[in-house]
Amino acid sequence: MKKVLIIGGAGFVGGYLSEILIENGFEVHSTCLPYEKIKNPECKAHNLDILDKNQISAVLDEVKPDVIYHLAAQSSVALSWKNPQLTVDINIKGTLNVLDSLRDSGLDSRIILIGSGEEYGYIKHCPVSEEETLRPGNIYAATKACQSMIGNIYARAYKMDIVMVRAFNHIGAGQLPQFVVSDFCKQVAEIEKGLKAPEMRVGNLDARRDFTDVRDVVRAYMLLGEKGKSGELYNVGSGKAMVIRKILDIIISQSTEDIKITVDPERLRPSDIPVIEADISRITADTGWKPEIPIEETIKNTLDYWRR
Ligand code: A2R
Repeated sequence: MKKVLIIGGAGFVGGYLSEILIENGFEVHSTCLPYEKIKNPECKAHNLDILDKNQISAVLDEVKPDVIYHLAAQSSVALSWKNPQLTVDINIKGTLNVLDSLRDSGLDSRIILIGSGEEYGYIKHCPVSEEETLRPGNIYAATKACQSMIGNIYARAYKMDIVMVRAFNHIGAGQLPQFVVSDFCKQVAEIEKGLKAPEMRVGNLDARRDFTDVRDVVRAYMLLGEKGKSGELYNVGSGKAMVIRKILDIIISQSTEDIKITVDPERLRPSDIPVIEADISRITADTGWKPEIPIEETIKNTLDYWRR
């Protein structure tokens, strides 16, 4: 049985990733910070802060994984504007700690570094391929761009088995409300319960983003662990940008409430990129992966999650 280690497994993606890996017969170990909890009882939990290299070495030594998924991150764009230092520490220094510990361990584990479609920033060609020049538009994106550059350097210089991912927006039940779709669904559920006036507070509705159901995303990660080419970088997205206004329409259409829309300046970012859309031909060619779950279904699951 293949052993997998998920670093940062208590977050939004970690739960879905552990579930699909267990279903597919992997022995799954997952790390979390001391104040977090790994919910899946079939997952072996380990406490780990990636800012402490010794802790990483100890977990690697104990688990000796075949594949490592590095999900641990400060993953919010909004928080990265407010706390750039913390974002740099976790996303750059933390990733270096993980890579150096793996290198020191002498293990030949494959490591999948999870980056972001935000790395491309002000893109010139849509859909954006992995070869596009990076023009990150926010601090989070800059740290993830740095992570993929370091991953590329380590793969080549030290012959490490590193696969890099640029994941575009992923959505689903359990996502924190700092993220747009989860935020809108939470507001609708609150309105339905009478906890809030029938007014949706929104940010920039004209931005176009590439949204994929988180269950499709983790299936891509599983396939990359098996079939991704070593040293390669892959976009993971739907391949189709959708304007946020359309997403809001779908969410509101799944409710019977009469909802007014108000722009909230607090929700506008200091700098917002107009269109982000992925070219997913590389991952499809190498693994056969394509997203399968329609956005209406993902929205229904997310709304139902907040309604509960
Ligand atoms: O920030 P928290 O308390 O929610 O904990 C997050 C955790 N994390 C860390 N783990 C170990 N050492 C650290 N120093 C550290 N700082 C934060 O990583 C959280 O439990 C996990 C990341 O999960 P989420 O923030 O829910 O991200 P998500 O959506 O699961 O995305 C996974 C990956 C990230 O690298 C994103 O940047 C990328 O996919 O899109």
